[in-house]
Amino acid sequence: MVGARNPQVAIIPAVKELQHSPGHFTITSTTEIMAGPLARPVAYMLADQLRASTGFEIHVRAEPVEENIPRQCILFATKAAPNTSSEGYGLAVSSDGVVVRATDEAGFFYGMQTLLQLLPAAILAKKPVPAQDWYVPCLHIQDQPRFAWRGFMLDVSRHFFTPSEIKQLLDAMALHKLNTFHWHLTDDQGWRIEIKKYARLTSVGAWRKGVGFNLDPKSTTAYGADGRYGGFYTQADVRDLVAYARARHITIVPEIDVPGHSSAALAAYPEFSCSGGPYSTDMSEAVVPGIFCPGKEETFEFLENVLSEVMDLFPGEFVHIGGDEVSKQNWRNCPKCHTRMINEGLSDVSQLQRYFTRRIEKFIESRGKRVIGWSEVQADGLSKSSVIMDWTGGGPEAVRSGHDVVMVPEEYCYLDLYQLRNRATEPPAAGGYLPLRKVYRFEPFPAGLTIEQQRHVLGAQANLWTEYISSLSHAEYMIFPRLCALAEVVWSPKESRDLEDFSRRLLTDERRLEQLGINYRHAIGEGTASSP
Ligand code: TNX
Repeated sequence: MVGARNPQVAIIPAVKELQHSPGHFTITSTTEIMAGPLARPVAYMLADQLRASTGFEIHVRAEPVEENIPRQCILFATKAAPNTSSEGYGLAVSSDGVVVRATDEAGFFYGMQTLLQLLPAAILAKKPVPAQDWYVPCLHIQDQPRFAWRGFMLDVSRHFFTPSEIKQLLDAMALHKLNTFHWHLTDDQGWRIEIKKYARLTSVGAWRKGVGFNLDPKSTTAYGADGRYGGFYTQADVRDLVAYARARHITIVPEIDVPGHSSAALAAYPEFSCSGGPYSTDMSEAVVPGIFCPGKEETFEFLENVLSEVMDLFPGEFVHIGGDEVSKQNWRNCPKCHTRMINEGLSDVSQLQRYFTRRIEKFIESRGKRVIGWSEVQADGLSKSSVIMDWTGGGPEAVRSGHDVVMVPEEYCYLDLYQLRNRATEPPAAGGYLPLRKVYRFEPFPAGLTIEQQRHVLGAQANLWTEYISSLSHAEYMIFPRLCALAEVVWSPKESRDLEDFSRRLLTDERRLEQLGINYRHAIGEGTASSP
């Protein structure tokens, strides 16, 4: 027999309430899953996973579900404890069977994730594992998330990740109950999403000659089939990934970063810049970062056409419009920008960015979507329904002026920072130091907010910028286990945080990551004084 009979429970993120009882339930070749209509998609997903790793048949009986548990059954019942949110669930394991209770599909999905984490990590294997017993310890769990926005951002511009690489990351997010994938699709170094109306965005904007950032071109995997550096997602790829994420209760928030960080778009269409270009994605050459020209009407027509295609592809509520780090030098020297400023009564280039952002916001809102932007757009007087993603510290102020916020402070949430003090042993990363235990300590509510104001904090996310990333496995080394810590920050009750216990659970979670084929930095002694 492989695996302990009563393995210690090691769920990440930690559940809200847990009571142990003696005994266990065992999944065998005769175990069945029973599910009513609402839980059926989750029941089929669970059956697929159990079949793959146990090799058992595992039937799903799609029947109206009663409370009495027949023997040897995993039962999904549409009934929950009072005050359970749509993502909440109850899980009861007795020696007779397992009952997952929820009122919504999302709750069933998270109940399933917890059940999988109660089993030996090999339950996540893609092929049957011989000589393994599939025990679930008897217990009662009542669980629901602390925050609604539990996110991860991936920059696919500086390093291109293939659709199957993205799927692997989505799987790991789902396992840790994260529900928002912020897809940073455009930046100076590459435009990554096919736009039918403007083919050059990807035929030109998705490729660069050098790799840049002092990376050895031989070290990086982001080469297209023809040997050029870069790549992009076709609209079919995007639809497939949106559906893949949706099945895992993950919403994808696309980011089209404007008006700055736009060299790739302007390399393809320099006519929408102030000077007319040239621009380049090849950041190993000295080029001025690209910025769209708000003096030209054609710029808005172009961006509205692009955003229309983007909004058609992503069914979620939010569109991220970037807005970070806009150097406005070009605007100062541009006659069209000057004319715009005079006509609109704008006194300086900051007001011109305000004009730009609000015009884009109005367009997105006219399509029934909500805008989210980086800290910098806070100065742009957006409508109250728009959300500020705070990376530089203006969160409390944004909340006080009536906005919802998502907290991503650089010092706690930036996975491109070094995770060890000794940089010599680490692959190149952005400056700064963010060890696992610091992510774990992160508190998403900024200090000084009233309870009423705290409602405006939708949640938090970790961001991976990829200037120094050469491959999926390198990205994963930066992401895990720090994203596991963030998952606990945004899901679990604040009072239950315990670094030592988290470090213990992480040892089991590492086995799960291995089953998914995911690389990670082994967290040695994180809960102790000798941690790195
Ligand atoms: C700032 S955070 C950026 C990114 C960089 C990152 C490097 C933000 C909104 N913009 O463009 O990749 O710093 O850490």
